[in-house]
Order: sequence, then C-alpha cells, then structure tokens
Amino acid sequence: MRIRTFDEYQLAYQKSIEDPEEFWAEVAQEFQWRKPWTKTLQWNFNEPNIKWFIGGKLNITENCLDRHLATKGDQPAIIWEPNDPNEAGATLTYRMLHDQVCRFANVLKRNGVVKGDRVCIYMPMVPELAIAVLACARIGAVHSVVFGGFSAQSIADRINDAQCKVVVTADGAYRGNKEIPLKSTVDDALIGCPGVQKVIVLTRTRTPVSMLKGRDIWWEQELKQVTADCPAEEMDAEDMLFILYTSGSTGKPKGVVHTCGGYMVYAAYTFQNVFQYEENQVHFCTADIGWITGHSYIVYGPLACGATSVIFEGTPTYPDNGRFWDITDKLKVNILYTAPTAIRSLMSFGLDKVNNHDLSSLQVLGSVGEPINEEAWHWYDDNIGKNRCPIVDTWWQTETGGILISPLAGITKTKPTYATLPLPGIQPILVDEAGKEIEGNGVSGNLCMKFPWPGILRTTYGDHKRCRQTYFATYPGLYFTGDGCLRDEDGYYRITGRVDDVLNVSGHRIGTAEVENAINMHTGVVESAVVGYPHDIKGQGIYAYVITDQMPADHDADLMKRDILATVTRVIGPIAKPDKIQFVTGLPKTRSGKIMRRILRKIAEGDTNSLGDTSTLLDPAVVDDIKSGAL
Ligand code: 6R9
Repeated sequence: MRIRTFDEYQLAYQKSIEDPEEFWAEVAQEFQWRKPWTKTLQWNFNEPNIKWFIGGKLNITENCLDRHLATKGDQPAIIWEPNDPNEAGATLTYRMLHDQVCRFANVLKRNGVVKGDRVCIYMPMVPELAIAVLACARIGAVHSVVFGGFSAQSIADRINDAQCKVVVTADGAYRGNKEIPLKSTVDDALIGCPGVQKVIVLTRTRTPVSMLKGRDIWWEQELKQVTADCPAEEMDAEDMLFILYTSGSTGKPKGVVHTCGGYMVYAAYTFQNVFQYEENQVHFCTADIGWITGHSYIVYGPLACGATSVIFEGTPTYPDNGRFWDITDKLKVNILYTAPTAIRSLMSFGLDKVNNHDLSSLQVLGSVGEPINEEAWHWYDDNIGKNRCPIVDTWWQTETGGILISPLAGITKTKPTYATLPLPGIQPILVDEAGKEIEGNGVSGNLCMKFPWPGILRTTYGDHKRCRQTYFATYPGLYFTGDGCLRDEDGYYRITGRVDDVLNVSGHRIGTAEVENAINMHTGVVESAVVGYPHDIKGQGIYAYVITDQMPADHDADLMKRDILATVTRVIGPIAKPDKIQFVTGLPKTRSGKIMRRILRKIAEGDTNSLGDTSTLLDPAVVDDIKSGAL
C-alpha cells in the first residue's frame, strides 16, 4: 500500500480508477480480518447506499493494537504531553495501551454497554480519551466524541440524537491557564437526557464534582473491578464505528456515521502515504480528538500503522507561544500536523520562540482545516521546516473520513495554497450551479466526487434522508462537498472555501443558521443574520446583524452584546461566539423574504462600494442604514 515515487503515485492512481475494487481489495488485505469479505464494493449515490468489504469481519482495535504486540509491544503508541510542561507526561507502549483499552472495555461492559450501544465521550486531551474511544471500538459500542468547547445544551442535543446510554467524562480539563469544569457541564446536559444510565468520571483536575448515587461512578474505582482480559468483539465491516457531529448549512448538527472496515482502511492508507510515515517516527497532530482530524490522525490512522502518536492537552500559547516548538524539540517530533489558524497566530509573535528551539527532528509538515494563505504557508516552510520539510496541505472533511486531496510528502511537487492532487481512489469533479461538469484545466466550480472511497460517510445518524439531501441530492449521482475549488493549468486543486452557509472559524465548522438560532433565543432579539468575514488569525470571523425589539441606547448596547455572547455560549459553546455584533433596524430582504447574504457579507468585509444589484430588495434603504453603522 506504500507509494514511494511520483511514478508509483501515478500508477496507483491509474489502477484505482480503472479497477477500484481490485485496488482497494489489495490495500485492505494488509489488515487483519477475522473473515475475508466476499464483495469489495456495492454502491449507488442516489439513496445513497455505500458498502465496502461486504461480509468482512474484523475489529479495528485488533488492527490498531493486538497485531502490533509481537513486534512493537514495547514501542510507544501514545506520548502524552500535559497542559503544564512541569507536570510529568506519560508514554504508553502498545502493550500498555492494549492493556488499558481492554480494562476500560471491561468497565464499559460491566456498566451494561453492549455491541451497538452509543457512548458519548466528553473529555480533555488525555490518554484516557483515546483509551475510551478504543474501548468502545473493542466491544462494538459506537462512540460519539463531543469536543470540550461545546455547551451543555449542545452535549444534550448530541446525546439525545444518538440515544447514548453512557457518558464518559472527567471532573475537569486544563487548557492554558484555564480550568474547565467538564463534569458540571455534563450534569447540566443530563437534566435533559433521561436515557443516560451511567456517567463514568475520570479524575483530572480534582475540581469538586457532584456524583449522583447510582448514576455517576469514578473511572479509577471501576478499573479496580476488572481484568485486562477482553477479547475483541467481531464486527461486520459495515457495522457502525462512530458518530461525529458536524455543522451544515441548515438546522442542527448532523451525526456523520463511519463504519469499521472502510474507515480503518482509508485512515491508515492515507496516514501512511500522505505523511510518508516511516517506522519509529513520532507524529504530532495538534487537533483535538473531538474533531475528525483527531479521530483519523491521532488515534486510528497512526495506531493502525503502528506509529507513535502525540496527544497534547494544552494550547499553542501556554505557558508561552513557543509551546509547539518546545514539544517538537523535547519529543523529537518528526511529523507536525496543524491548522493554518495556529500557524497564523504563532506567526504574529515573531521568531524569538521559534529560533531558540531545535526543530531539526522535523521531516514533514501538514496543514488541515481551512485554506492556508500564501504568507502562512511560506512562514511555515521557511521558519519551521527550514525549507527542507515538505508541506502537505491536506483537504478533507468529517464526512470523508480521511484526506482526499493532498500532496504525498516529498513526492508530489507542492505549490503554496494548493492541496494539489487527488489521492488514489479519489475522483474529483467540478460542476457549475446547474450540475454540469466543468472540464479541462484553468477552471473553477463546485467540488464533487463521482466515485466512493472506503472512508466516505454512510449516513447521518437517525436521518438517512438528510444525508441524501445534504450531500447527494444537489447534483444527482455525485457527492457534493460544499466547497468551491479551482483546478489550475497543471490540474492542481485549490480549495477556495465553502460555497454554502457554513463558516470556518479557526478551522472549526460552524453553521450560520445554528448561530442565528442561538442569537434569536436571546430575549429582545427579533431576528438576526450571521455571515463570515476575513479574519487575520481565525481565517473567518463571525459577524452578526441583530434586530431587537427596542434599539438599545448606546450605553446599553455593549451590555446587550455581552449578554448575547453569553446566550450563544450557553446554547452552542464559546467557539460560536460572534466577533462582531451590529444592531440594525432591518435586514436586506428580497420581495420573497429571503435575506440577501451577499450584501451582508460585502458590508462585513468592509467592501461597501460594490454591493451589486440591490434593486430587487424590498426596502433598499436598509442597506444604507446598515452601511452607516458597520463595524
Ligand atoms: C478535516 C476537516 C471540513 C471543511 C472543508 C473545507 C475546510 C479542510 C482544508 C479545507 C482548504 C484545506 N478544509 N481542510 N479548506 N484547505 N486543506 O477540517 O474537517 O471539520 O469537517 O471541515 O474544512 O471547507 O469542507 P471538517
């Protein structure tokens, strides 16, 4: 499955298009299956109905853990770097990780979790988070990890949507100089979740927590009751492995569903080839396991390949802005995979903290989550990679399970801001608004895929129709990514950003409708419209136009803005807080009542001279009003 030269890439790509089933069957054979599959692929994009490795039986943890024990039992699987650099970290060898996963799997079993049950995980970035994830997979339970930056309400929505039976959490989390009370947030969430029977609480911060008799139990106490003997559950290739919620352009977040066989094959294949991972390398992906990047490139991809994966609890700027370089130096990191927003933020501090660390262990740099601007790309290349480490700008999505378009490190010629070429098995196509294919090079359009790959989502939990409508109905017969894309004269792909109402704030996906719904819940708010605008560090910032029942007087306006932020924090979480709130008396609407976001986006960007045609507006005068009050 390993590609080593550009010729090999081209050959693999060719083969993957001519005979995708044979191509992926060969890749999949390198894993450990309890029973081989009988048919490699069955698919149609209309329902959609996508199945890979039909009839195959496996357990992903046998591939990520057991099969490495004989050869790599004493090699580090996870190196944990705590928030506070003065606290002792931890190294878990494959043997230790296997042992702990089996023990915690037994804890889950003891607490009534059986194959197919959903388990919500809301934890800090500690090894126990990966252990909880893998323990679910071990016994065939479906994990739904919720990022620590979400509110009680968001947790409750996700728990109820997936009907989770058990929640795994910690008393609190350390992030930078903050202590975040996770358990108390879970307690708030559970007021609205009658289906949750058990809450397993890990001790991390020793923040006082309430422990409800019969429901809440301590991780450490439970571990004393179990052995390390836990045979892996035999799973069908198409059994659900996990649910991960992500934002779309409308309504509530969707639970994207990935399955055991295809996801495993795809996460491992892409990890190995994109990063050109070599035995014994240390891989540091700075994402949180609460996002897909952490699932695929901290946990499953690296472990399936027997790699050493770093789990970092803290932030890039604590205790100072040299933390990533400190970790790189200390752990001799070989592959660093981070987000443009982190790069831009660190750029702003200058080079002092970069230059006083030894970064010579680095061999490959990665970028993910949002388009990387040229300046950030060069800064990363010059100052971190010292112009000797290939940069892989990896484009993909929660729904794709793994990277789809990216250079292969050191193999594909890179070009700043370009994700470059599709990986083997990936068939991108650009279409116009009407869904007509835009052929040739030097063109742009909406990015779709015309053929499935093993890691593609199978459904959205509990609502298959929504999966169809969101991804497969816009352009019949195609998977629609929601991204706009340019294909240049060399056939290289450059992702230009979302073409739907999804924002990308610091690499986090946030639906404008979600933020509007949250703002509208605030007392006195009549209506709101949210758009993105370019932000130097976050990539996109959130700009909210808000109509209130009484225009707040100047001295009240600030207070009301802060109250609105508090409401958004409560409803969604701090990550969705608008950067700017402008009180307006009206919104630019068409005669049919549709908000013309194009105009609001222009104003938010500060580009008020080219608002385009406003003649179809019901009341063109509101535009001048909004312009005059723009922030
Ligand atoms: C992996 C991840 C997906 C959206 C995606 C796109 C944006 C991700 C990118 C990128 C440009 C890249 N995106 N990687 N845009 N270049 N290298 O981030 O998943 O959270 O689901 O976000 O992020 O807009 O559609 P997810």
